[in-house]
Amino acid sequence: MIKLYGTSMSRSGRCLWALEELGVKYEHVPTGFDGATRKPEHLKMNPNGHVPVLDDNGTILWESMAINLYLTEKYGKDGFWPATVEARGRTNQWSFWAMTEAEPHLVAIMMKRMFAPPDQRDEKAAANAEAALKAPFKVLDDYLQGREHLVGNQFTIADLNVASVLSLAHLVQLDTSATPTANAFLQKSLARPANQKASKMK
Ligand SMILES: N[C@@H](CCC(=O)N[C@@H](CS)C(=O)NCC(=O)O)C(=O)O
Repeated sequence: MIKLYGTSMSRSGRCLWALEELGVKYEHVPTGFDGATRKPEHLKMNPNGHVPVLDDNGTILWESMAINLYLTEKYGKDGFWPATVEARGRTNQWSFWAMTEAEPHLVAIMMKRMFAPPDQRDEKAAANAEAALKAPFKVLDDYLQGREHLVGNQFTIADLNVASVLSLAHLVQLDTSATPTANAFLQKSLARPANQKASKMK
């Protein structure tokens, strides 16, 4: 049995979305932020004390992007996991790009403006992060001119990984009007039934 630990309101949401796209049978354990990630049984699976954690019939993995790439390589079909080494290189490129070039700034806005205790909020840091996001959004917007997808001609795990990270832009109400093509890509990806279902989970 495949088990995915982590509430959909965390980075586990992107793994739930991938599992739904893949159509595999799995059990969702909605581990939340109530201290459950610091319990010995959780730390045994992920010593970082974080979610998501995947248990694929005894193979334990953490790191959301690694989980998604693994799941798709193992269970993907019909091109959701790109067929060539070159296309998989491009898939990794965009997945790691989202995590390194965009996610830290999005998380900074979220924490510094919304979720940190009031005395630890920092509007200047949030505004700096907002400004820093202009460059990666422009990179994505430029790349998507004349393209519907990041790799090949169909929705792949590359699109999912990037859209799942950039979905935080909605949460933090980032103004993306300067990059309408990237914005349209994001809207269209997030509207997929698999994501709609995953995002309604606990
Ligand atoms: N780079 C990791 C980050 C994991 C992470 O920070 N998870 C957060 C939720 S989004 C978490 O588990 N926080 C709970 C805690 O720190 O107790 C990944 O993408 O999986």
